[in-house]
Amino acid sequence: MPQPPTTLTDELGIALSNLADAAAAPFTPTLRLGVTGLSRAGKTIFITALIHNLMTGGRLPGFAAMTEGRFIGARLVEHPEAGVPRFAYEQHLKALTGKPATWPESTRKISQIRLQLKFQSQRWTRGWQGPAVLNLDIVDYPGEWLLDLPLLSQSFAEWSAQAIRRAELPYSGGESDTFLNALRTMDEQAEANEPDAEKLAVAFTDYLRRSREDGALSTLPPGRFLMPGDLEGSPALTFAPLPAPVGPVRSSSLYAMMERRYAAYKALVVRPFFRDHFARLDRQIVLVDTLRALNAGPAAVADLETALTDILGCFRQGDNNLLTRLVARRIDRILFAATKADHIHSSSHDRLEALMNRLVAQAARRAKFAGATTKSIALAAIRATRESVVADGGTKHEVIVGTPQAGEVLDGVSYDGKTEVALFPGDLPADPDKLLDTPVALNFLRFQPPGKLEKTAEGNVVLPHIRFDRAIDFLIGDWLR
Ligand SMILES: Nc1nc2c(ncn2[C@@H]2O[C@H](COP(=O)(O)OP(=O)(O)OP(=O)(O)O)[C@@H](O)[C@H]2O)c(=O)[nH]1
Ligand SMILES: [Mg+2]
Repeated sequence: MPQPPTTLTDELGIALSNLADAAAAPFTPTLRLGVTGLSRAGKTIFITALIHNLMTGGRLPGFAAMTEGRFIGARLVEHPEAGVPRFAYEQHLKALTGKPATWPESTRKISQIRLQLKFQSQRWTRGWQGPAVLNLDIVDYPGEWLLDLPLLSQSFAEWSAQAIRRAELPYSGGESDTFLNALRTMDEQAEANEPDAEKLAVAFTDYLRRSREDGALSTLPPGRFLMPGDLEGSPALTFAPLPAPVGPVRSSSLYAMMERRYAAYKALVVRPFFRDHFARLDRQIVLVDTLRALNAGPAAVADLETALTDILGCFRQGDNNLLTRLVARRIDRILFAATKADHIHSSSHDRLEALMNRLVAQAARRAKFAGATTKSIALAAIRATRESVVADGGTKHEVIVGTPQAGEVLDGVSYDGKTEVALFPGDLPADPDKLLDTPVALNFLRFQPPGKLEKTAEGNVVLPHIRFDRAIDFLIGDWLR
């Protein structure tokens, strides 16, 4: 039975910071929405589009508060927590709507932003029914950090055994050879020394990097090994899994040193993230580049399923700590979104959604147990393609039309970033189980952001999307009643 990932002091910290949230905004309720996903999944685009759509009253037919006329408007307000980087909304929107439009740059750290939403309340509060205000805090953090959370309840020996087993899996395709060789030549009971620790850590980090780059979607913990930031070169990031020694562990041994560093990593990296950010979320969207995994083949899809199950495992399971029940927040809705759905034709969107559902099925059952509602959706926060039909002799093909990014190559053709093409992306099979073990042939190109954007009567650009309105409705709709 896994231990709850916090100690009582942490619970106290969480409880107090939640009380502080309440004290800072005595009358304005705050909904904290976490937006996560592995690197390049589409977090920045999702948040930029979300803010823009809410601030400009975008076209969101599936967002009931808007279609029913209850949504009044949104504006950006300063976040009271001055120590957390602000999500660079203006900069990202400028890139997306510039001439030429470009995708915003990759972001590597946590950031947050506060939107204040005004809506017509249907509820009677203190004898008052009318315009109400909600703070929507949006927190953007790397999914790699989430994969670290299970470490909180794992000892060094448990984590090591799991990590080594994984490195030995046949499909790791040789990526782990250097690391496994380094392990073999190492005596974990030898006297601790820095060169050996470094040698192992470098080999292990290299294995993590290679397994991420081979197209597989999941990333193995510890997440900061590949995104070290300020901790680069510190002892907390210079360790590797080691097989448990036979017999008692000497405190001066290499094993004991690695064990201490693993504990330091948890104390310096994992726990603060859990306590200061993750444990304070009310809602969560997990963005997944499912199409990229499909394109990389069944092993990548299987890896993705494991990563998603691990991620969901982090959401609190039936808590019985009194303090937590009284003041800590609890994530009550989790949305799994297959992003970039504009890469396939709309006839396959339901199938992509079904696949997403299938991938999180096991994990979702667990979350339900913990009282959270989950949903899967296929979406494009910003749609870079449109649809068309191309006749080829007697047969008609449903195609997508867009401008591939400069340098994209498909079937030996290289694109210049200026020429529009009609692409037959391929269909997804109707049975999601098939996608788990049979390769699908997708034609996959990365597209430029949409070029010519329509404007509203007020002069605001309209960002085209796919099913984005449904995602917004699920994530915040019930708070706007
Ligand atoms: N066509 C299309 N491409 C998208 C969409 N969302 C994201 N992308 C593509 O995916 C890339 C990564 O998107 P980001 O939003 O920057 O991803 P991220 O998760 O913030 O990535 P990191 O900051 O690197 O972790 C973009 O540069 C686009 O090329 C979408 O809705 N449609
Ligand atoms: Mg980003």
